Amino acid sequence: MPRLTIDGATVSCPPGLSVLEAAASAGIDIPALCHDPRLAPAGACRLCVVTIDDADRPVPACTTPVSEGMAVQTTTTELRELRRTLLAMLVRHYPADAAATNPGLAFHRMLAHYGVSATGAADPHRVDSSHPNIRVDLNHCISCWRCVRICDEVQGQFTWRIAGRGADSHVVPDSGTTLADSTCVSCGACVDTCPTDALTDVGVIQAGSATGWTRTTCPYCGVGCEMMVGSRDNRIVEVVPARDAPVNRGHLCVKGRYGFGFNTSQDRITTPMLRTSSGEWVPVGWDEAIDVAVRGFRRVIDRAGPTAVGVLGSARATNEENYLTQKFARVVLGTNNVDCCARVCHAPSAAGLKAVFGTGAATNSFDDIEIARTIVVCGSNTTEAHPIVGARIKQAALRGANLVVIDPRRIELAGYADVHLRPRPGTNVAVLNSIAAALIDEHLVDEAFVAQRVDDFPAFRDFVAAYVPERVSSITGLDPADVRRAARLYGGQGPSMLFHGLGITEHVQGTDAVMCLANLALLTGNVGKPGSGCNPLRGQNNVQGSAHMGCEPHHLTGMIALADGRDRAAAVWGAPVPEIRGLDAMEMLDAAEDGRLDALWVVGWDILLTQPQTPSVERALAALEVLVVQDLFLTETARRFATVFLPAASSFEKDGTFMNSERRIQRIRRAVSPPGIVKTDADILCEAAAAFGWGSHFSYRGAQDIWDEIRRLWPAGAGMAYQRLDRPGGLQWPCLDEDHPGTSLLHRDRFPGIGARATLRRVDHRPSAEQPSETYPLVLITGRELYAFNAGTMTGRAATAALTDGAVLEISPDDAQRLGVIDGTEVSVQSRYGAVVLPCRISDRMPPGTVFTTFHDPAVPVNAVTGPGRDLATHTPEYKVTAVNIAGAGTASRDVGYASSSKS
Ligand SMILES: Nc1nc2c(c(=O)[nH]1)N[C@H]1C(S)=C(S)[C@@H](COP(=O)(O)OP(=O)(O)OC[C@H]3O[C@@H](n4cnc5c(=O)[nH]c(N)nc54)[C@H](O)[C@@H]3O)O[C@H]1N2
Ligand SMILES: Nc1nc2c(c(=O)[nH]1)N[C@H]1C(S)=C(S)[C@@H](COP(=O)(O)OP(=O)(O)OC[C@H]3O[C@@H](n4cnc5c(=O)[nH]c(N)nc54)[C@H](O)[C@@H]3O)O[C@H]1N2
Ligand code: SF4
Ligand code: SF4
Ligand SMILES: [Mo]
Repeated sequence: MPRLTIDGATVSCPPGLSVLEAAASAGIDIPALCHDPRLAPAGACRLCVVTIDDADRPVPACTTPVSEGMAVQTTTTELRELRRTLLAMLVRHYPADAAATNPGLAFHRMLAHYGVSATGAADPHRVDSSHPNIRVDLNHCISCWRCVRICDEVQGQFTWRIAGRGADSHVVPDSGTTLADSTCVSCGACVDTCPTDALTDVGVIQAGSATGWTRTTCPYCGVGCEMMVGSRDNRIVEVVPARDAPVNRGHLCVKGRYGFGFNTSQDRITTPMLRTSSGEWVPVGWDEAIDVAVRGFRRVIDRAGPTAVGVLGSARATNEENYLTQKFARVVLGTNNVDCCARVCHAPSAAGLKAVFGTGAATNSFDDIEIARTIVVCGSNTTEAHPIVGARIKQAALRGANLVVIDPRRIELAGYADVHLRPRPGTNVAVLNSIAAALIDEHLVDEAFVAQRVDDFPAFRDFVAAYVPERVSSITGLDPADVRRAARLYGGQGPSMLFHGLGITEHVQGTDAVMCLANLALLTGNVGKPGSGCNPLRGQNNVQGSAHMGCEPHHLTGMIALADGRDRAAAVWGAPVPEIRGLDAMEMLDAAEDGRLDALWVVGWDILLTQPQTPSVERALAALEVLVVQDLFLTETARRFATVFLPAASSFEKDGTFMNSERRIQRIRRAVSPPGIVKTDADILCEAAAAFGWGSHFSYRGAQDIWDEIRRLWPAGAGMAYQRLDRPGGLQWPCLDEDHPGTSLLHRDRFPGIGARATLRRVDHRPSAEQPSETYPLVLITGRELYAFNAGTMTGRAATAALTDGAVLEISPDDAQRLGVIDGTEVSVQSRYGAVVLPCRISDRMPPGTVFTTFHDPAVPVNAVTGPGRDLATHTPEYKVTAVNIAGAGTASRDVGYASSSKS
């Protein structure tokens, strides 16, 4: 630890810090403009000049490393004069009135402190208002290039360029024209770092800046970015990244940054509502709404028993609320018919990883991205669906990590990949087995690891020999040489880290494919060490938590099988746990359709839009006698079929915890109060339980009280007291007691419940029933885009709405030419099950034979087209493969543009 003096004070700090960082760590503020701790030091503004020892030339503190015995002066008269001169030069063209308009801005305070006045005049031509979220005013640009650097070094978008020379140099988007026309993905990082008003959030200009800040966790995806929510008059006006969050390290994506507007959308439902016999909604008080819901459920249970009712938890609600949801189902209603959205998403990841490794969750953490030498991304469009992870992977690749992408589509990461394998959709098992076979015949197996930690290698070796790349290329469509190159990187240049998404799970062989990924990790010893493992990128903010809290028919809190956890749960609950096997979400809808289930309670899940085979879902929902929907908005499910609507508070309006993809439990905190008489899901469920006569079993003093009950049932979470979760990043489970530091890396030397050794799985490829035919010659993949989230319920009501083109059918130039489809015209997509009409976009990121669209737009209900295929083990729907044909509907429609780059 070098010791130095700064302005006479002795400071000791770790080696390798800059003088600027050392000073900051000692609470000494050295002025700087081009510095941002998220960026490599640039030494450009030179405002941070200091003198060192007795040298006569001052040096920038940001680029000068500390050394033992150094004596630093930060505030001599000479330095002050130098800074004054530098500042005066910077503001020669800066608008003279700017400081008066926004005196609170740190830069303006700095000008005042040094007695420097700006002398320029604003030129309206230097303002670009084209972007819906970001206003660019180059009159205020002081050429610190922080926007350029953060866009390059953190987001990896390279949108800002420096044009011109010397005093004429200025920033310009890569479009050469406006920011709206550039490759910008609206992450807001450049705005966040800009030290002046050159880049500003449009929302802040409109609503005023925040007067209060609350730290919380993003309400959107399973990455779990921590954010600071700025509010004013009980309204959210801006959201910025938490700088010290281990997940996002001072960065957010467009949804976290600009997607909060739904919270105050005009159509938030603010009172409970009942549907009258004529089909109208009438607002009612809470007592009446809950009374009607409870009487309906009781009627069905009295008549048909508790197997005729079911509950669906919300992957968007907190752990505490999901815990109450399943406790409500089991204790109050007496049924194990309880499930959540993980069913249609990553249930195969949980099942497959549990089967092989003993824990059904990611083995490693996002911090391993920077450790891995090789990263494999399989069936995950990471930069659009998990953008913060995507940005970290891009930076790792730019710094030299090997990247293998396995995806039929040329997603953005494919542009950074050393190998891009583009298999036929639905052939993952054959693809992954062929990589395993290549690892074996190219001697890339980690023999020491296999000897110590892996069972059944000889049988597996013999089995998988049938899958050598050359033998299965007719199934996978892959060039065997590419498969071998991928195997060599993965097996030969470790540590190697696997990430996967729905391109693995949402198939008839979802769970099988997850086990095939696990095989690769076992064969190469990429388990239980930093920079390795098998890591599902989980979907919604709390989908993993929802299932983990017990919203699963066969599991209790902590993913403990019913039979194993029953006694303990019964003791903690003071009530028996039902014995009868529960139905999962898919089975509940089947049961509703054929009259075996009559009442359903749905918390935050728009099943009508998002379940496959819409006509069948419609029949199921129409057949229900009671449908209670608890949501922020009147979703399509609620609007068409609910009998009772209970308005719920958003995550910005309550306290609790979410679980992210890395098993991290993080706090959410109430930033604003809910509108109208809206209640939290927890309060709603407790009141419903009380109306059933179970009030004493559902009486809590708040979220923490519920969490403490969860900790009694879930040994791996027992150590995560609320006070401990308050720190940045919370804690990762397992965390067995209050002294346990949490676990960032699983399976170091044993597999829980299994022992030291795991078993390789011999899984054969089974083709999907959705094979292209003469009538349905194309394969439709459904998935996501950056600017819209799932059913679009929230992003469609926020500043993100202006950024999306809406649903389009992406088709390869070959297919478009063959079928005579013209870019931008409407086409009808027909499958064996239904049809949907939408505009098409010719895109060279699509391979011939495959088309793609999203399911985010309620006006384009894509699930009318998807089919009945389900993963055998978990029933997760086969959203990723539907045989379709397309017919031109003929009409020219809105301009959807030609997508020739990865950004579309
Ligand atoms: N912007 C945005 N972010 C989101 C969401 C959102 O709606 N919008 N939703 C969240 C949720 S709930 C989830 S679950 C995640 C999902 O995140 P992802 O898993 O990334 O989502 P998808 O786009 O559905 O599918 C991923 C990729 O699988 C590929 N794929 C399809 N079939 C195959 C195949 O047979 N083999 C292989 N190897 N790849 C295939 C597709 O081409 C696609 O690029 O995103 C979360 N984040
Ligand atoms: N064709 C096709 N269909 C798909 C997929 C696909 O790839 N292709 N993906 C599937 C996947 S992976 C998923 S996860 C599902 C997603 O399907 P959904 O779960 O329906 O999608 P979300 O938009 O996440 O909607 C959740 C609802 O929760 C509400 N909500 C938000 N916060 C709260 C809260 O705190 N409390 C309550 N009570 N409600 C809240 C929102 O308003 C919204 O209505 O879609 C599936 N459907
Ligand atoms: S918003 Fe993000 S992507 Fe867009 S220019 Fe700024 S830093 Fe780059
Ligand atoms: S990556 Fe996910 S968690 Fe992070 S800001 Fe974006 S949507 Fe939110
Ligand atoms: Mo999902």
